Amino acid sequence: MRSKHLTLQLLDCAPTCTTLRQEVIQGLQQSPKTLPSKYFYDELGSRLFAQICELEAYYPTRTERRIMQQCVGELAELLGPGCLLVEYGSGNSLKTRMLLDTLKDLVGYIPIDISKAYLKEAAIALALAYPALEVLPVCADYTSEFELPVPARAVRQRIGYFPGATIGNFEPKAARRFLQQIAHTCRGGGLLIGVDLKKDFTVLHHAYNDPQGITAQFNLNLLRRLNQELEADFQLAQFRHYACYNPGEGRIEMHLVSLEEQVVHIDDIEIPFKRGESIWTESSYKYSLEEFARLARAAGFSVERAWCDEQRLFSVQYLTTL
Ligand code: AVJ
Repeated sequence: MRSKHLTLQLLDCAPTCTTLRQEVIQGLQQSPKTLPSKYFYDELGSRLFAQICELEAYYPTRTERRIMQQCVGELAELLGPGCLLVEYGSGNSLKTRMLLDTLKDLVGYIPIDISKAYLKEAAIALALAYPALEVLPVCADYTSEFELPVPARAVRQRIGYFPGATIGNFEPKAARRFLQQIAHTCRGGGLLIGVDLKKDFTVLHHAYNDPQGITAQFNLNLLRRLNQELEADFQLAQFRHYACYNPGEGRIEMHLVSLEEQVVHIDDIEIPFKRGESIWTESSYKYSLEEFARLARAAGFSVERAWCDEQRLFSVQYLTTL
């Protein structure tokens, strides 16, 4: 049997190892210590995250998928033909297939992701499944400045796609800046975004402290990655996953707590830890519909439509630029 050959042009704007090193050292020298959550997604981290998404305890993924099934037909009507779909942080692009199946006469699809191996794999799988679609992958930290590739056919409007409630990982000010950047890139078009909603915090605690401990592995994998790529000497058994909801700030905070007094080395820099001191690795902000509408407006969008599940756990929102 002849195998199918396919070449895909991948635009590579991936952050360098120097950037990783600088951001990591800077974060660990602050008080409280922090690490950027975007660095969770190396190859193993992306796979662990995909496993989280399948967990019973982790409601966002399946809830978003259900809402998408409900709204995608209506969305296709709202958007019309000739769109260029730009996905920020495409991961394995599973939810995207619903859009690719339903949107009318798409001009192209641009998946953007920081994880090159994962992006390649996903882009090839999509290009094979949708042979008529122009797939233009970009490997980048999507919060940085980069140019979008231009598809062969004329674009009627650019539609951003930012699913998975990843907007929640930004501090509110950074969230507004990032949405502003998308509003600029997609001016005259819109943005389809998944937003996790405020809810009973026992549900949140369960979702970020799953009984299988996959979230703990996902969190600790960040230290393994730093050992591997920066030759740091974190002892993984000396740190513990900790996640809690901060109701005043409206966010889940994920930490790695040092179980002992210890010193970690990166290059010739010593990073001392007290017993019980934590590295803050992620925030996941939860919004009410009103709060998010305010944020969207401040960034140059208006909420055209917001779809929710019956329990109001999650929302999928279609924003248009002002
Ligand atoms: C999908 C990236 C938004 O904040 O819920 C999952 C990441 N962290 N479990 C989230 C995550 C811990 C996730 N995002």
